[in-house]
Amino acid sequence: VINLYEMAVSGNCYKIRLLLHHLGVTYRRIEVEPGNSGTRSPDFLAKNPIGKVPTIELEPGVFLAESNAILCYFAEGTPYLPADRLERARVMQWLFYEQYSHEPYIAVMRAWKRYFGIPAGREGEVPMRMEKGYEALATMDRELATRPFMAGEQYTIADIALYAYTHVAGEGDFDLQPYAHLRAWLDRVVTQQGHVAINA
Ligand SMILES: N[C@@H](CCC(=O)N[C@@H](CS)C(=O)NCC(=O)O)C(=O)O
Repeated sequence: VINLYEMAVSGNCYKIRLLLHHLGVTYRRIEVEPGNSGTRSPDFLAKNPIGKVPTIELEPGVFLAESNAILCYFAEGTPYLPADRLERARVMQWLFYEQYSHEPYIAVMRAWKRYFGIPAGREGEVPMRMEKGYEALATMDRELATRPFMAGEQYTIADIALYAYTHVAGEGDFDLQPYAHLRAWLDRVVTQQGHVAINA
């Protein structure tokens, strides 16, 4: 059985569950606490040297980390990751965008505002993170005005990666109302075969 080490509220972990549900792959969920008794314990660091979830155990003793790398692994050979060189690179384009220009703002604001509070001394980062988060949403909205899915005509792991935190951006006090193309895309993602909710 495949073991998914995760945190239930994490969008990065939800990405993996969403793809595995689309693919009909069965797996076991193992909740890991943040901090020294969980992600930073020697036992967990042996599974993932940077001490973060999601981390997946593909077969006994074989671990893989980084949400978007795990998506690539499972999507290989399926329509969720096209074989064509350029189409595939376009999916990668949006996976890297998600990790560098979207998640650090939208996911972090959601975590701070909804779940953990703003860490002491970091209040000053909030306006910059909100501004950059809105910039990411505006980029997506402009792109989605031209095509149904992030990387082209088909639903791929680029959509899965970006849906994870975009659909809960409201929990970080982001207002999605101005972004009609983005909201239509959120609705299209939900209708994909095998879709599952973050809190399912
Ligand atoms: N780039 C990583 C980010 C993973 C990440 O930030 N995981 C968070 C939860 S969303 C975590 O494990 N936090 C607990 C910790 O750092 O101890 C990915 O995409 O998988």
